[in-house]
Amino acid sequence: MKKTSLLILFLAAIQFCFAQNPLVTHMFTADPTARVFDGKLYVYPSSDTYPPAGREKEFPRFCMPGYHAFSLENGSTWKDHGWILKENDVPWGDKDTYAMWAPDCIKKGDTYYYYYPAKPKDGTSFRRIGVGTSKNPTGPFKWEKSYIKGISGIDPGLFVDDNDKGYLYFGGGKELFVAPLKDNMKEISAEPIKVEGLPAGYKEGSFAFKKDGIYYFTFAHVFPDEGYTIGYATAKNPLGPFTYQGKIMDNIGNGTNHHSIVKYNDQWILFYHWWDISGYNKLRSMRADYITFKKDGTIKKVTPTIRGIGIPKIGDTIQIDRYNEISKANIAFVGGENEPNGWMVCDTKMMGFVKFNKVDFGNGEATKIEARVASGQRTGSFEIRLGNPKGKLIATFPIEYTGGWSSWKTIEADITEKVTGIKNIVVVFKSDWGSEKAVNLNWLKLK
Ligand code: FUB
Repeated sequence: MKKTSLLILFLAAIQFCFAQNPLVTHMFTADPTARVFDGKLYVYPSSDTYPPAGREKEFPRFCMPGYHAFSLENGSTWKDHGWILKENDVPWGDKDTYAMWAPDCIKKGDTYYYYYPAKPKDGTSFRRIGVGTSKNPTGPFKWEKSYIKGISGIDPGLFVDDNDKGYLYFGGGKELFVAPLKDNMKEISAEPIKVEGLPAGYKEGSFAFKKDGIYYFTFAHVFPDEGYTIGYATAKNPLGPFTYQGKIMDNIGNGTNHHSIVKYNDQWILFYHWWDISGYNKLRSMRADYITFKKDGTIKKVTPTIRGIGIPKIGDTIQIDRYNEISKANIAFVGGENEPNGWMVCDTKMMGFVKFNKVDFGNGEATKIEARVASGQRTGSFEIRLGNPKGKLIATFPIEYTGGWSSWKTIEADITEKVTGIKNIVVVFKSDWGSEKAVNLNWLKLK
């Protein structure tokens, strides 16, 4: 685990974060279930934390204290709504067990139902699944006094069909299960059955959705020689039988691969997790990338990016270090008091560039662009171009000495062309050929 990065992470305790990957940096978040409620995108992750002092040996695996919820407030900013449920507030839960694994939240009618696993104090199972209700997507939730009877296991994945019938998928092991729910969404209406048609091997992280009349069932799937992948299967009925279709994501070395898939603003998005910040697979960070369906309904494999999703607009901070493409430059985490939070583009060599896709220039109102920079040298410039490193030049920043490579300053340049709509931007670094690096760049902002 990189201690410096972790220290920086906690110094960087902020409420609002950017939609590039990882989605939030002020806490560890895993197992993200994304949902769109009334046109707004929410994410319901679990959270990872350090074991309490003196109890480190008890938590060789996950140490998970409870749940926050997040919403996307504009194209690029996540809002943290704080604690939804803490482990010691589970009415039927064992205390101080840090066993709050992957949750889910779903809406039926005008009610939001939040499902979570916890360790029951009656000792009847490794995990039971509880539920709470609210009229608000981020709570407060009224928690049921007891867990859902007739099921035990991890990873609740909810699905409500067009006819309002609810289904609860769950489990972790060689088999996964599904149970239809009563109208109240708090009780099962029939015995759980095995999800038929899945390949052999360990599976968990059930997530179901419907697209063009096809029921998709997605799951984290372990291949003995590869490790965790994300697989999917399809069916004509939410109870199956399903037909395995292949992988959505290969193993990316992320330990587990809990995920969810949602359609937001006409684009399908895969949410998953990795350990970008901690370097340790029990301290995870949620991420998101676009996912594409082929004409026949099958899914193209997703390659994780650090650009992620979200379209910054005029006035939003463009985290240029969450790039789509980079050449002759690096990125590094930077933070601490009086420092920018997050990452920076650094080691910017002559003619190095960084490309950031999808920035919304609106109707062309932006006349200026700001940049947060640090430089220990005083020659050269960096240019903002459209599309590619030789594309149309729209702004030029002369490089100034700011006091050193970690002395940050916000500078401004004119936008010299009227630019409208959504464009890909490229920052091209120009220093003396003799100069080791041109400038450190934290973010850009259209004004
Ligand atoms: O986060 C704890 C457990 O690890 C989840 O419940 C699983 O899906 C896996 O991600």
